[in-house]
Amino acid sequence: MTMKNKTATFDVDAQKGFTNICPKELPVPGGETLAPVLNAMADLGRFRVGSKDAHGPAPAWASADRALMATPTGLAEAPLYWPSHCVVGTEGFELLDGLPKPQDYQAFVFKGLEPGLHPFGACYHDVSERLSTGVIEVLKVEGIERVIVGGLAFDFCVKDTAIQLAKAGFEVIVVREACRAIADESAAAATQAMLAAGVEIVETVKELSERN
Ligand code: VGL
Repeated sequence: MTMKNKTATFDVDAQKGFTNICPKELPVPGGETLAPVLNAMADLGRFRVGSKDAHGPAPAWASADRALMATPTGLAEAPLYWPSHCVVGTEGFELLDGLPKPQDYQAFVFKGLEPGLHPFGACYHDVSERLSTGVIEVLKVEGIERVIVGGLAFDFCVKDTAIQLAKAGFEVIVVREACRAIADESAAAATQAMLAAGVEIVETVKELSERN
Protein backbone atom coordinates (compact mmCIF):
# COMPACT_ATOMS: atom_id res chain seq x y z
CA MET A 1 0.00 0.00 0.00
CA THR A 2 1.18 3.52 -0.70
CA MET A 3 1.34 6.02 2.14
CA LYS A 4 -1.69 7.83 0.69
CA ASN A 5 -3.66 4.62 1.18
CA LYS A 6 -2.77 4.66 4.86
CA THR A 7 -3.49 8.38 5.26
CA ALA A 8 -6.71 10.00 6.47
CA THR A 9 -7.49 13.70 6.59
CA PHE A 10 -9.63 15.24 9.32
CA ASP A 11 -11.69 18.44 8.99
CA VAL A 12 -12.35 19.41 12.62
CA ASP A 13 -15.46 21.54 13.27
CA ALA A 14 -15.21 23.54 10.02
CA GLN A 15 -18.55 25.18 10.79
CA LYS A 16 -20.12 28.58 10.22
CA GLY A 17 -20.57 29.02 14.00
CA PHE A 18 -16.79 29.53 14.19
CA THR A 19 -16.78 32.33 11.57
CA ASN A 20 -17.86 35.92 11.12
CA ILE A 21 -20.95 34.59 9.35
CA CYS A 22 -22.26 34.03 12.90
CA PRO A 23 -20.82 36.94 14.92
CA LYS A 24 -22.85 36.10 18.04
CA GLU A 25 -21.34 32.62 18.24
CA LEU A 26 -17.56 32.02 18.31
CA PRO A 27 -16.18 33.91 15.32
CA VAL A 28 -12.60 32.88 14.62
CA PRO A 29 -10.78 35.40 12.40
CA GLY A 30 -10.41 33.94 8.89
CA GLY A 31 -12.39 30.80 9.71
CA GLU A 32 -14.70 31.32 6.74
CA THR A 33 -11.76 31.02 4.29
CA LEU A 34 -10.80 27.41 5.02
CA ALA A 35 -12.87 25.30 2.58
CA PRO A 36 -10.43 25.43 -0.39
CA VAL A 37 -7.39 24.52 1.72
CA LEU A 38 -9.28 21.72 3.51
CA ASN A 39 -10.33 20.36 0.10
CA ALA A 40 -6.70 20.47 -1.09
CA MET A 41 -5.62 18.76 2.14
CA ALA A 42 -8.15 15.97 1.49
CA ASP A 43 -6.32 15.09 -1.74
CA LEU A 44 -3.39 13.89 0.39
CA GLY A 45 -5.44 11.07 1.95
CA ARG A 46 -7.62 8.13 1.00
CA PHE A 47 -10.15 8.55 3.82
CA ARG A 48 -11.75 11.91 4.72
CA VAL A 49 -13.15 12.38 8.21
CA GLY A 50 -15.12 15.35 9.51
CA SER A 51 -16.56 16.49 12.80
CA LYS A 52 -19.14 18.98 13.95
CA ASP A 53 -19.89 20.59 17.25
CA ALA A 54 -23.57 19.64 17.65
CA HIS A 55 -24.91 21.57 20.60
CA GLY A 56 -28.39 21.91 22.05
CA PRO A 57 -30.08 25.24 22.79
CA ALA A 58 -29.32 25.63 26.51
CA PRO A 59 -26.32 23.61 27.67
CA ALA A 60 -24.79 24.03 31.14
CA TRP A 61 -21.66 25.78 29.81
CA ALA A 62 -23.39 28.44 27.71
CA SER A 63 -23.26 32.08 28.78
CA ALA A 64 -24.19 35.14 26.75
CA ASP A 65 -21.72 37.15 28.87
CA ARG A 66 -18.70 37.33 26.58
CA ALA A 67 -16.50 38.43 29.51
CA LEU A 68 -16.89 34.87 30.84
CA MET A 69 -15.69 33.30 27.58
CA ALA A 70 -13.10 30.53 28.16
CA THR A 71 -13.22 31.00 31.95
CA PRO A 72 -13.86 28.00 34.24
CA THR A 73 -17.40 26.74 34.88
CA GLY A 74 -16.37 24.38 37.67
CA LEU A 75 -17.94 21.51 35.69
CA ALA A 76 -15.48 18.67 35.02
CA GLU A 77 -17.13 17.60 31.76
CA ALA A 78 -17.87 21.11 30.45
CA PRO A 79 -14.93 23.01 31.88
CA LEU A 80 -15.17 26.43 30.18
CA TYR A 81 -17.91 28.97 29.50
CA TRP A 82 -18.64 29.74 25.85
CA PRO A 83 -21.27 31.73 24.03
CA SER A 84 -23.91 29.43 22.60
CA HIS A 85 -22.66 28.10 19.24
CA CYS A 86 -23.28 25.44 16.59
CA VAL A 87 -26.83 24.72 17.76
CA VAL A 88 -28.30 21.86 15.74
CA GLY A 89 -30.62 23.22 13.04
CA THR A 90 -29.15 26.75 12.96
CA GLU A 91 -26.79 28.35 10.42
CA GLY A 92 -23.89 28.06 12.87
CA PHE A 93 -24.24 24.27 12.78
CA GLU A 94 -23.63 24.15 9.01
CA LEU A 95 -20.29 23.21 7.50
CA LEU A 96 -18.50 25.98 5.58
CA ASP A 97 -19.75 26.48 2.04
CA GLY A 98 -17.54 24.54 -0.38
CA LEU A 99 -17.02 21.52 1.87
CA PRO A 100 -18.73 18.18 1.22
CA LYS A 101 -21.96 17.39 3.04
CA PRO A 102 -21.42 15.28 6.18
CA GLN A 103 -22.86 12.25 4.36
CA ASP A 104 -20.22 12.60 1.63
CA TYR A 105 -17.32 12.13 4.06
CA GLN A 106 -16.02 8.61 4.73
CA ALA A 107 -16.65 9.05 8.48
CA PHE A 108 -18.28 11.83 10.48
CA VAL A 109 -18.45 12.69 14.19
CA PHE A 110 -21.15 14.78 15.90
CA LYS A 111 -20.13 15.82 19.41
CA GLY A 112 -21.39 17.98 22.26
CA LEU A 113 -25.09 17.18 22.04
CA GLU A 114 -25.38 16.05 25.66
CA PRO A 115 -26.02 19.30 27.61
CA GLY A 116 -23.57 18.46 30.42
CA LEU A 117 -20.70 17.45 28.13
CA HIS A 118 -18.55 19.89 26.19
CA PRO A 119 -15.70 17.87 24.70
CA PHE A 120 -13.14 19.62 22.48
CA GLY A 121 -11.47 16.65 20.84
CA ALA A 122 -13.53 14.71 18.29
CA CYS A 123 -12.34 11.27 19.44
CA TYR A 124 -14.28 11.21 22.73
CA HIS A 125 -17.71 12.42 23.78
CA ASP A 126 -16.39 13.34 27.24
CA VAL A 127 -13.52 15.45 28.52
CA SER A 128 -12.22 12.51 30.57
CA GLU A 129 -11.79 10.51 27.34
CA ARG A 130 -13.66 7.40 28.40
CA LEU A 131 -16.53 7.42 25.89
CA SER A 132 -15.16 6.95 22.36
CA THR A 133 -16.95 8.57 19.43
CA GLY A 134 -15.71 5.56 17.45
CA VAL A 135 -13.48 7.50 15.08
CA ILE A 136 -10.21 6.01 16.34
CA GLU A 137 -11.66 2.52 15.92
CA VAL A 138 -12.90 3.29 12.39
CA LEU A 139 -9.48 4.62 11.35
CA LYS A 140 -7.78 1.49 12.73
CA VAL A 141 -10.17 -0.85 10.93
CA GLU A 142 -9.44 1.10 7.73
CA GLY A 143 -5.70 0.52 8.12
CA ILE A 144 -4.97 4.23 8.56
CA GLU A 145 -1.56 5.05 10.04
CA ARG A 146 -1.25 8.78 9.41
CA VAL A 147 -3.86 11.51 10.00
CA ILE A 148 -3.55 15.03 8.57
CA VAL A 149 -5.62 17.53 10.55
CA GLY A 150 -7.08 21.00 9.95
CA GLY A 151 -10.13 23.01 11.01
CA LEU A 152 -11.46 25.18 13.81
CA ALA A 153 -10.26 26.15 16.15
CA PHE A 154 -6.51 25.47 16.18
CA ASP A 155 -6.20 26.25 19.91
CA PHE A 156 -9.08 24.08 21.16
CA CYS A 157 -10.78 21.39 19.09
CA VAL A 158 -7.98 20.91 16.54
CA LYS A 159 -5.37 20.71 19.31
CA ASP A 160 -7.29 18.17 21.38
CA THR A 161 -8.27 16.05 18.38
CA ALA A 162 -4.64 15.93 17.18
CA ILE A 163 -3.35 14.97 20.64
CA GLN A 164 -6.02 12.26 21.05
CA LEU A 165 -5.07 10.77 17.67
CA ALA A 166 -1.37 10.85 18.57
CA LYS A 167 -2.09 9.11 21.90
CA ALA A 168 -4.02 6.46 19.97
CA GLY A 169 -0.86 5.67 18.00
CA PHE A 170 -1.36 7.54 14.71
CA GLU A 171 1.28 9.71 13.09
CA VAL A 172 -0.43 13.12 13.23
CA ILE A 173 0.32 16.19 11.13
CA VAL A 174 -1.53 19.48 11.66
CA VAL A 175 -1.51 21.85 8.69
CA ARG A 176 -1.33 25.39 10.07
CA GLU A 177 -2.79 27.12 6.98
CA ALA A 178 -5.80 24.78 7.22
CA CYS A 179 -6.60 26.08 10.73
CA ARG A 180 -7.46 29.37 12.43
CA ALA A 181 -7.10 30.11 16.14
CA ILE A 182 -9.38 31.90 18.59
CA ALA A 183 -6.47 33.77 20.24
CA ASP A 184 -2.70 34.13 19.82
CA GLU A 185 -1.87 33.17 23.41
CA SER A 186 -3.87 29.93 23.39
CA ALA A 187 -2.50 29.17 19.90
CA ALA A 188 1.07 29.37 21.22
CA ALA A 189 0.18 27.10 24.15
CA ALA A 190 -1.60 24.70 21.77
CA THR A 191 1.49 24.51 19.55
CA GLN A 192 3.64 23.57 22.54
CA ALA A 193 1.13 20.97 23.78
CA MET A 194 0.87 19.35 20.36
CA LEU A 195 4.63 19.23 19.83
CA ALA A 196 5.05 17.71 23.31
CA ALA A 197 2.53 15.00 22.34
CA GLY A 198 4.53 14.14 19.21
CA VAL A 199 2.25 15.93 16.74
CA GLU A 200 3.99 17.46 13.76
CA ILE A 201 2.92 20.94 12.62
CA VAL A 202 3.57 22.00 9.03
CA GLU A 203 2.70 25.34 7.47
CA THR A 204 1.17 24.39 4.12
CA VAL A 205 -0.55 21.62 2.18
CA LYS A 206 1.95 22.23 -0.63
CA GLU A 207 4.99 21.39 1.47
CA LEU A 208 3.33 18.16 2.60
CA SER A 209 2.32 17.20 -0.93
CA GLU A 210 5.91 17.71 -2.13
CA ARG A 211 7.21 15.42 0.57
CA ASN A 212 6.17 12.11 -0.99
C1 VGL B 1 -14.31 25.09 20.04
C2 VGL B 1 -14.39 26.53 21.80
C3 VGL B 1 -15.63 26.07 22.14
C4 VGL B 1 -13.55 24.57 18.87
C5 VGL B 1 -15.54 24.60 20.37
O1 VGL B 1 -14.16 23.94 17.97
O2 VGL B 1 -12.33 24.76 18.85
N1 VGL B 1 -13.74 26.05 20.76
N2 VGL B 1 -16.18 25.11 21.42
